[in-house]
Amino acid sequence: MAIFIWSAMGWYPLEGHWFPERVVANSSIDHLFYVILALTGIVFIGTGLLMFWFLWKYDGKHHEGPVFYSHGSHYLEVLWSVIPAILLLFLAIYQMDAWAGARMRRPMLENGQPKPPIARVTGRQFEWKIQYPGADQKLDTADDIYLVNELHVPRDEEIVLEITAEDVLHSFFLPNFREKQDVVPGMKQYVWFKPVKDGKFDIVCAELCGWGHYKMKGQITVESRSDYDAWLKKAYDDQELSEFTLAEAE
Ligand SMILES: [Cu+2]
Repeated sequence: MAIFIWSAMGWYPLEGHWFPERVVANSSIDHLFYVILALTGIVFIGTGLLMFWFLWKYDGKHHEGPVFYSHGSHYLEVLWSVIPAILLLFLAIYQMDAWAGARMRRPMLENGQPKPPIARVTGRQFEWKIQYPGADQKLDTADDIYLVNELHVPRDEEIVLEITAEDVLHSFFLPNFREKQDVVPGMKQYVWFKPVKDGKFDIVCAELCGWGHYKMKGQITVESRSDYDAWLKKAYDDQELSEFTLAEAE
């Protein structure tokens, strides 16, 4: 039992095997997972052991007395109602900080305004459309940059994303960032996180959204601010170039 709880808390020897690598500093979701896993794990193993003990104790060889039927116990009913109630109350209070961090404490600018999104991510069958605001920092203007399944963000900064859907329900899921949010057509939502590690990570859809759900996969790249700026500028220039070539071809 002790080994199970030990492992469930994410310590040796199973450390790092429960979750994909975490690239944000905030570990509150991981802790919540471990606490719930330990609680449910203890109940799972406890009831399993108890069941096997009863099987052994009351089999024909060990038990010769008459079979005794019990007809409910007021004491037990109260006990197994109160214990789960206390556990649920504990979880309700314990998760408040994780919830507030993920849903209520949106990063703010120095002037007290909410930080604008670095990009808009729109789920549609079966890809993630990415829209960057361009130099004017405003979405839906002429200098916007459009990409598909390719999101870049600078490291060590609070990143805000605007997320939505175009056709059906999707779920924007960044496993390494511990972010997951259903996206709904016609509904604008924001997610935020602060990546602390460079690399390329998955963007997946976690809501069965049609026959091509399995291939609805993008990539998020975390890089230094200078690499990010250079990449964004190149994406803009490439787009200008392709529009120019298109116009010429006509
Ligand atoms: Cu989807």
